Amino acid sequence: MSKYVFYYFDAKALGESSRLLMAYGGQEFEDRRHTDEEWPAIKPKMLFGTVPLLEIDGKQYAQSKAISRYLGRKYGLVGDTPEDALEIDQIVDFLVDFRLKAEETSPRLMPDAAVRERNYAAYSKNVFPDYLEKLNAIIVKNNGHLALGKLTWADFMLAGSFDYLRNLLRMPDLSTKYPAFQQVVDNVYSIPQVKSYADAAPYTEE
Ligand SMILES: N[C@@H](CCC(=O)N[C@@H](CS)C(=O)NCC(=O)O)C(=O)O
Repeated sequence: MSKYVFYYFDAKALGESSRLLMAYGGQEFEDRRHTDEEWPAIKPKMLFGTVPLLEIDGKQYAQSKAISRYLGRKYGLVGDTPEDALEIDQIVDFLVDFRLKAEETSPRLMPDAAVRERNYAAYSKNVFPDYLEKLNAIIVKNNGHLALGKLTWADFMLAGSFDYLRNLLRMPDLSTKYPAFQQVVDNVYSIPQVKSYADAAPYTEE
């Protein structure tokens, strides 16, 4: 079996979807979680200077979406046709657009508090509700999934980043307001091998 090493911070955020997918596929991997303090020494060794990064038999592959899509393809979670794959890709890109917008209100990524709070005030009125409603409608239409009415790697993208998204949105009640989102998360985390991984994984807030 090939040797997989996965590099990310000790967080779920952009990395967890790939960890969950490897657990789903029964792929053993070394889960390298570094601290903020360790990062400056690690960054120059990463292909694009960022994580997540997956190393397969010593070869580095970067970009969270590309890694998760690769794992999805490997484990039969990309549908059957190019149009199926397109339906999955479009919703994943939509999710990423949402996350990038929400990150403009993040203390970590938007250190200027005035800009951050101005963004949050505006987006929580004019931007976030639209993303949430559209995503909610899509999940309801797909019976608790993001695409194709069944489990795909898109579900892992939402499940893995759900805690991060909820924190970015400052919506501790996200699951109550939008139970459909929680349904996607539960559908992924209730898969036995995913549950085993998650039960044993270090706890992180997001
Ligand atoms: N588009 C990239 C973004 C990667 C990214 O920005 N990762 C952050 C952590 S979530 C990072 O490496 N930050 C440290 C840095 O850029 O020095 C992906 O999806 O993998």
